[in-house]
Amino acid sequence: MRTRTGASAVAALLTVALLASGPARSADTRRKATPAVHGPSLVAVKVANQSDAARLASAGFDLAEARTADAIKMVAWPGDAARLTAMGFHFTTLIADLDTEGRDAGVGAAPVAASATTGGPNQGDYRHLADYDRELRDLAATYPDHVRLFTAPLQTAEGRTVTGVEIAKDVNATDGRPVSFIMGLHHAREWPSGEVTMDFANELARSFGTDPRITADLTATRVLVVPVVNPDGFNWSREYPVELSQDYESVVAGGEGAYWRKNRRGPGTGTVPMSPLAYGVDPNRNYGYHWGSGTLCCMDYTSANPTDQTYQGDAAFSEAESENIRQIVLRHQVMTLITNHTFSNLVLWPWGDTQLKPPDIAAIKNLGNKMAAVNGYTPQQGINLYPTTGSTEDWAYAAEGTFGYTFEHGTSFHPTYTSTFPAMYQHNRGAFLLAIEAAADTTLHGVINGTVRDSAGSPVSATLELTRTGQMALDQPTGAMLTDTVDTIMTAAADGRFTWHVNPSTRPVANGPETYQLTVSAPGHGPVVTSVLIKRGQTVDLGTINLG
Ligand code: 0X9
Ligand code: ZN
Repeated sequence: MRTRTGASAVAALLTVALLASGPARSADTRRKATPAVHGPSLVAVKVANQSDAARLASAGFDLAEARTADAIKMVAWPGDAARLTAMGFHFTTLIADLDTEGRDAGVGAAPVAASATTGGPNQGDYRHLADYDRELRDLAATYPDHVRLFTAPLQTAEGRTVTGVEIAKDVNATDGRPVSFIMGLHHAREWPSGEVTMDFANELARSFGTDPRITADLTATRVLVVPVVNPDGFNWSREYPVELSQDYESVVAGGEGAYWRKNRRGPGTGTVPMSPLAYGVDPNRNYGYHWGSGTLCCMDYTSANPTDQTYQGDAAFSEAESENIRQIVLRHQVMTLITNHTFSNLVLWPWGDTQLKPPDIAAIKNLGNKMAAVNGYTPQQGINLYPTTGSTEDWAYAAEGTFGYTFEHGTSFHPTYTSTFPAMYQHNRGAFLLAIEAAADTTLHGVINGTVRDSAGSPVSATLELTRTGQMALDQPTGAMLTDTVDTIMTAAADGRFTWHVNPSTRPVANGPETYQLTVSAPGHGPVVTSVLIKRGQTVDLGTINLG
């Protein structure tokens, strides 16, 4: 029998602390459960109707996206099998030990050369956090003309910096090209979501100048890539020792070890008390649009309880992970966005909290369907899976009009790399390129044109700044609102001309028309301020702007 380490004593202490904090779910039921001898399993639970699904959700089980009319897949943590049976549910075990499943193959495998199959270095196993950081830096160093490293504004709770790259022809020019944004690893345990994102960055960077489609795409647009949105969570999940990972006897809240989901905000750092065993915020419930499980939505799929897997956090954008993405989006004209997750082979779009259709549903659905036709996934509106508030794509669309999509890849959180990942990347690269091409499609966004001159009629390479402030409702009975300011910058060319690809000035959730403020300035000139009202598919020609 394997001997337990000092972790037992710590765990016992932590369990006491958790019980003292009075979580909504029944911690003591779990304590009485048969001690676990292996890690979590993946099970499919038979459900007869919506009320069965609701019972599972409100019991706090770790439900996955994957569901049909008669079954829901979930991660069964120690004690969950007994709880399911006690509640009258029948289930089938699909993967008996998720830890072993995700860890066995590939570990120790020799890295193989850059491959046409994945587009990336194909290390033979999932990257570690340091691999992402090193590769992003290497890409920027290797391709300084078309890859630029950037860091997100806020450090994480554990003091990490979130790093990304911008990839475009002449990446250092501040021109007005449309922007596409791709990211991964909001959720710690969803390792392939970082892989597809990083490999796509590698493929774009390496193929620029040789592959005609990629060269055209990077000439027409700028692409932002953040492979690891939640580095604290990912690092915890990825580095969790297999031996410890298989010892879940004392874990009461689910989502531990390699199957950690949330960020790593520790107990005591927010206004909502968290216990040592039940902490972390779900970064994909912390965005501002309809944030919070208030009056409107979402039962336990978005939770106010810190012990839950879907804990929404103290306040909208209380977490560095979501606030970083918010600030990156608000500083760019992001036309299309893909946030990668695992699993269930889905392409999801707004809204996630209501059956109402977004105002741009025809175009959003059209792109979603086209991408799904390439990767073979099922396309649908987010709520049709389950209702959530505070998710990435809902906020980006509400705040900026960005066409945002969640891709749910694969059939498990982080299955064996070598037998699953190369095909996953291969199926998705074409879908990712479609998102970039949609960003370039001027029927889907606005274009502002003009020429800047001084009083003598000479062209001025002026700085242009476009801002717009809007408010959106939080899902709270108080009627509280969140304010977002889009604030983007470009530089006019040496001949004074500018072409700026922009999202509509009026947000999808605005009550009436909203205008951008355009401020044009140059050293010794201006500023000149103009209001611009612009719609999707419209071109507004401002003619000559005289800076005086
Ligand atoms: O629940 C989530 O955050 C995402 N699924 S995951 O299994 N990766 O955690 C999906 C969010 C998409 N939106 C809706 N389903 N409403
Ligand atoms: Zn996820």
